[in-house]
Amino acid sequence: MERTLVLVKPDAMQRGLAGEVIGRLERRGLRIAAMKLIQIDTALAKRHYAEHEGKPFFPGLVEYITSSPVIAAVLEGPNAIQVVRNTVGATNPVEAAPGSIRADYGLERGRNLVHASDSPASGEREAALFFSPGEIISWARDTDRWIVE
Ligand code: IDP
Ligand code: MG
Repeated sequence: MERTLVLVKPDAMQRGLAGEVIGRLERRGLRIAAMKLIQIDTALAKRHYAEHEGKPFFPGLVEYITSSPVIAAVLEGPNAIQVVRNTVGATNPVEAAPGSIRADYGLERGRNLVHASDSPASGEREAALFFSPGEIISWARDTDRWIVE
C-alpha cells in the first residue's frame, strides 16, 4: 500500500478548489490517511522543495507555496504515487492530459494547483515532513473491497 503527500497549493485554495481537488482523488478510490490546513513557513518550504534549491524558479516557488494556507493530505492506496500524479497531470498545465486537474484548471507551471509526491520514497519523506506518525491513520473502509480486488 503506497502513501503519497498531496498539497492543495495556494492558488487552488484562493480559487475555492480545495474540495474539487480532494474530491477527485477521493472519488478515484484513494483513502485519506491524514489531512490538515497548514500555513507553510519558509523553512518548511525549503525542506519540502530541497531538490529544487538553486534553480531559477526556486525563490518564486518558495514565495508561491508560502503565500496562503494550504491543505496537506496523505492519501493511501495501491500505486497511489502514480495514480495521483496521473490524476493531477504534468507539471506544466499546457502539457497536462485533458481531464487532469492541472489541465482542467491551470495555465502555467508556476500556478499548477497541486503538489503530489513523485516516488514512494518521496511520499514517505514528505508525509513525515507534514505529519507526525500519530497523525497518519491507517484505517479500513467498508467500501475498500469494492475498490481493491
Ligand atoms: P511537480 O510538482 O510536477 O513534481 P517539479 O518539477 O517537482 O514538478 O517542480 C515543483 C514545482 O515547482 C512545480 O509543481 C511548479 O509549481 C514549480 N516549477 C517547476 N518548474 C518551474 C518553472 O520552470 N517555472 C516556474 N515554476 C516551476
Ligand atoms: Mg516534484
